[in-house]
Amino acid sequence: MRRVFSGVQPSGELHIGNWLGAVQNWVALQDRYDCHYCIVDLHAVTFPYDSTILAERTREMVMSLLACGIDPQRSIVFVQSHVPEHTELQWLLTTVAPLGELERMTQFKDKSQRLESVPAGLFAYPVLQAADILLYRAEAVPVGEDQLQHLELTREVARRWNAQFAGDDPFLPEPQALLTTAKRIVGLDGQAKMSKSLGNTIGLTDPPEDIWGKLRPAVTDPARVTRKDPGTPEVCNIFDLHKHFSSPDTVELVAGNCRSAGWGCLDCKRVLADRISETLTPIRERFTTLRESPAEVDEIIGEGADRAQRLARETLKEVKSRMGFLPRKEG
Ligand code: AQP
Repeated sequence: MRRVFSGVQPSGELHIGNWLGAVQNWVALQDRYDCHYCIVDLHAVTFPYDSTILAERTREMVMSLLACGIDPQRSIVFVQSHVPEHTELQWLLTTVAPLGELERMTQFKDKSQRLESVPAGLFAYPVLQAADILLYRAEAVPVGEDQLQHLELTREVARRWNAQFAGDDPFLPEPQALLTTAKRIVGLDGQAKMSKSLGNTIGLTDPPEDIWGKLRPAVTDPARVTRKDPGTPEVCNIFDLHKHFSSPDTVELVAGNCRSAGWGCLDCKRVLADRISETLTPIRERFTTLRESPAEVDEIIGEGADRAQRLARETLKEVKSRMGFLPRKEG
């Protein structure tokens, strides 16, 4: 089976953008690929964070993935910092990663603009991401559109490393992106990408009243100033969310009532809130059950680390051998 790797940061609650753009696809891929799903806590510490809640957020992120349908029997679910080979490979790959390309990364530019002092770790983030993927020699990476630039860097790093150390036998595969139709979900501000660190999200475990509380003030078509103004569904983020959560008949009904001003924005949002709540309720219920058994979840995390590390060690050993390092004598 071809191998898949993907990751999510424990930088907040899993939200519908993460789910539609990536995690739903992770679940579907389990039948066809050898899947590795990682909670990338080492990435999460490159941006200001609260160290008192990182561990709990990491565990909760695992619970969220399990609640979404990631099956630890079929996929390897693990925490990045439990497999130190990630950071060792990252260092080795910094020796071939092109500085100019790193300077062009838009995520680095966006996030560094929000900081007074920019940590070097934020700059090196894409090399760690390359190491995450290449450590498992993954051929496919299911991600949202925001990660395509990082994935292209991973491909470049693999090409450069292979050219220098692998001769005619390219050891590190150049991974392909697997996108969904929801490759960029816009946040409730109607502007930026839905993002944990921007607070413009609907969480996957939000109860119906919170979903409604967040949708009610969400930005819609700016041309609809009063209830009677006809709208243009194509420019409205709420309509976009309907396309992902509502049936085709409802989407048609929403579009018609928006254009004719038959419904106001609140009517349209009410229907969407119900559809989202209906979709997310089973996930929230599974999450609540898992929360009651943290020991079981920790066991899954422990097994995931053991399974991931076996493969990680093999790759790292081969990488170091091809780079000419003196092997450590065993025993
Ligand atoms: N808005 C989005 N639309 C579609 N896909 C998205 N993803 C994230 N936001 C959207 C995809 O979700 C996966 C996990 O993302 P991540 O948490 O590791 O990184 P991120 O892209 O940085 O997510 P956030 O929510 O924006 O987190 P913060 O604010 O902490 O940086 C990835 O595959 C991503 O493409």
